[in-house]
Parts: sequence; structure tokens; C-alpha cells
Amino acid sequence: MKETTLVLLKPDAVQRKLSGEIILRFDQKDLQIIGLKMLRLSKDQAEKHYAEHCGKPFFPRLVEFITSGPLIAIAVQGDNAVQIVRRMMGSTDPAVAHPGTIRGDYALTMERNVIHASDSLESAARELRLFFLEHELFGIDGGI
Ligand code: FUP
Repeated sequence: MKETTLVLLKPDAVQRKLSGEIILRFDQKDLQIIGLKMLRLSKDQAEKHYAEHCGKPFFPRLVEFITSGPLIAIAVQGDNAVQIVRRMMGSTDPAVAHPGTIRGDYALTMERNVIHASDSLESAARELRLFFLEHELFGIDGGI
């Protein structure tokens, strides 16, 4: 089934100039980029995006990190895009992420793990709305 998922190239990825290499992986996989923008999140936007982690010990540092500089938000579309992009991304902790995955290849620590991708269709729908207006998405058949 055609799905659209939200990818964030986090501030460490932008600062380390990894965005090109990561975007190339989605292109090579034949996924479709249907929206892309650079922005810096406000504290409020970051807290909304990571609402499920509110109250956890790592939450303040997570919000501080994700708001620390510009990030690149990408809407990625394709068959089973949610699961496929999660698999390309690798485990949350780069210490156990397999080589060949994005986190496995480019990240060293959980607090600077380079990339976010939605973990379900429901999260994808919610997160895409936080980052993109309808007219900013260019789906293959016009929709997401
Ligand atoms: P993921 O879906 O792989 O990005 O992982 P989570 O949604 O569980 O976590 C979101 C972000 O919180 C991770 F990218 C890194 C950070 N995090 C920590 O810093 N410490 C933890 O113990 C868990 C997550």
C-alpha cells in the first residue's frame, strides 16, 4: 500500500553535512520525495513532535538537541514507506544499529542519532501535519 512517512534529518546531520548522502539513499531505494524543507523547530513544536516522550528523563535534552539548529524535514512516499524507512534508519541506539543502516553508518550515540522517521501510519499522519501544509506536498497522484 502506498504510504507517506515523515523523515527528519536532525541538526547533527545538517551540521555534519550528511543530508546529501541520506537523501541519496531514499532516491536509490526508489522512494519518492514529495516534500522537503529546512527549518528550526521552536521549543513548542519540538514538544509537540515528541509528545509521547514528555516526562521521560531524556526529554529535556532531546528537546534541547532537536531545537539546537536547523533540520531538514522530508515527506517520503512509496509502498510500505513507513516500515521500509524505519528499517533503512536502524535502531534508536546507534551502538546496536546494524552497519548498512543510516544510524549504523553515520551515528555514534543515542543523543545524536542523525535521523527521525515516523514509527506507524498514525504517527506519520500526525507528524506530517506538524511539518507540512497540504499544498507543500507533491504526491504521485496529488495526495499523501
Ligand atoms: P526512534 O523512533 O528510533 O527515534 O526512537 P524513540 O521514539 O524511542 O526516541 C526518540 C528519540 O529520543 C531518539 F531518537 C533518541 C532519544 N532517546 C534518548 O535520548 N534516550 C532514550 O533512552 C530513548 C530515546
